[in-house]
Amino acid sequence: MTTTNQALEAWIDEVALLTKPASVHWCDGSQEEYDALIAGMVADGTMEELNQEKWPGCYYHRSDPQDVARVEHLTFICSEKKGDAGPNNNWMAPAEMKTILRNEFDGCMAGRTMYVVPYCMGPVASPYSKVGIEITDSPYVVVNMKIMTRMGTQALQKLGDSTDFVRGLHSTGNLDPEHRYISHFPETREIWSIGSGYGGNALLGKKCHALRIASVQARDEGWMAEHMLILGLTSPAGETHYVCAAFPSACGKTNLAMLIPSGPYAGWKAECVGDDIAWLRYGDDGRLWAINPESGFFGVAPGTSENTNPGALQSLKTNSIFTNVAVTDDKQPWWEGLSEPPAHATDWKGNAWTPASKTAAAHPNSRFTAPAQQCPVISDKFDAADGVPISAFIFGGRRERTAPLVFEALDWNHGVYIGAMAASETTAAATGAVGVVRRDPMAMKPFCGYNFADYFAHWMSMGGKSDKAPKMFHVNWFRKDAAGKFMWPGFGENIRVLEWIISRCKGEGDAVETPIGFVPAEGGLNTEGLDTDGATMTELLDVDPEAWTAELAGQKEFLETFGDRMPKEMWDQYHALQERLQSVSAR
Ligand code: GTP
Ligand code: SPV
Ligand code: MN
Repeated sequence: MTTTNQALEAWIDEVALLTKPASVHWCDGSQEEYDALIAGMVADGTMEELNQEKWPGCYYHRSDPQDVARVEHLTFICSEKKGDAGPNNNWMAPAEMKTILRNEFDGCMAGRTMYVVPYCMGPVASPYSKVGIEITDSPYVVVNMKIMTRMGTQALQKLGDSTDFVRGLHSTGNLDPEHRYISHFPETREIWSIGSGYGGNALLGKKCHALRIASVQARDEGWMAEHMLILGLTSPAGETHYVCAAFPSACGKTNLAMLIPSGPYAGWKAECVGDDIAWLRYGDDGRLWAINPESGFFGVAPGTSENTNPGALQSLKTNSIFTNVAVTDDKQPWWEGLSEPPAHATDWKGNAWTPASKTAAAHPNSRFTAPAQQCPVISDKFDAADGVPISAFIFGGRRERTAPLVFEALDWNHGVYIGAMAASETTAAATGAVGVVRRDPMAMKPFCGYNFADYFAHWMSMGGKSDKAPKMFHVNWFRKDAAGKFMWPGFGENIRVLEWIISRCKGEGDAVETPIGFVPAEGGLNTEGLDTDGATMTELLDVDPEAWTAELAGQKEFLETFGDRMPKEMWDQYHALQERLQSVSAR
């Protein structure tokens, strides 16, 4: 044992008694430990060494083809009361779930090593950071946790003798989806995950702890845990603003977070604080401050290239782990969109692949795990104990139609309503159908650890705490024309929309009021040097009252799902929107 923490020691003993491992390894988080684990996995075939000349320190892992994404239908929030989990979550009574899980975990680590992984979510020196302990039988999880969190001795030291830590128990199990459970016990701050070795199902610090459990802690303690990137932008005049943006999985957070200004924006500076999760609280100055609880990026590989996201590409060139991408004959990682396809490669399933193959070389949810400090535009505030002050919240989604490129909320409560009603087409980040529009409030549908009705009430209450709360916006990079082509160039050009957003935060920027909020006035968005013509810009910013009236029906249906628990303020917003839409239709 390497701890004097009796609560921790007792829990480790209890888990070892249940899972019956051959040995227990306490992770110190050192480079030597990481290297040894990698070497062990290369030896047993779990990892493949990539071309060390071109990709120093990079390794490759192929997961089970049945285990390549989050599994929302097997993810449970086991609060004592069903109503506390809400219609937005799968629920099972804690006692019932524990009975199933104890049976699944019984002896599951027999003959294997049980790793104890202490980790800290957030800068170790930050009073807002939280310690968790993940127990796992997967060395792949351990090395990923080393990149994604402040892991090892530093976390154990921060914890000291405190009993305040999230208990995460993970086993890869037999990977049979019939025996896969990603279970959360919000009241006791526990996570039990079995049957998957993949991403958000297995790296418990990320979605399970930093969002599902943390969202409940945040509600209880008056702060916020959100599925948001954190980005800083400094104008040529030297003024810096930080924004947070909540987009659903695989909808552009990592790309926006690492934006590198170019062309007419070459004089601007962008910095990345985080690409997936933000923890926010009010500072003494009345502003909302955000920290990134993670220390690495678990990013979508397909589509990432020198053109679309040079910042990400530079981050992942060394010391990174690739999961389910393709591998070229000279052992380089490859995925659709990276470069010209190689003449021959091995695909994510291990089969021979050529450009003539009918299947994708890389899985659409294939990922890179890269240390955040390798990002060329990482913020010098990345490790700041207090984080950074936020000027704007940006909600968004993937919508072919209806949602304009950008619009601004009329006030905080309206902004909460806009975030709550955000909808998006589903992606490969979770199993199930892709491209189906579903409501994804604040991009938290898969990640909110409690009833959305209470979550919206919490959001409403946070705005009332300060007159310096962030301004709120909604964006959509994914609007398509009649031919099915994206109308907005996106990626680096999204800085044009950020510029308008920041100018609005300063009380500047030209806007016109529509029933859904403010949109940029003609000429309000800088289109200098852009190929997009005037007619396309007009269409991108168009608010069609008819389409929004149809949208209103879906919003009502969604609000009703929550019965009496839905805050009255949300219904007030619904009725106000309905009236604004009726008054333009009557004109
Ligand atoms: P998670 O890690 O799953 O939470 O995803 P994310 O929100 O970080 O998404 P990411 O930035 O990785 O982008 C996902 C996909 O969207 C990639 O294939 C990108 O190429 C694509 N994408 C990102 N930004 C844009 C954009 O501005 N326009 C278009 N058309 N596609 C984009
Ligand atoms: C997401 O799906 O939003 C991710 C990847 O960021 S995972 O860690 O698998 O949740
Ligand atoms: Mn995510």
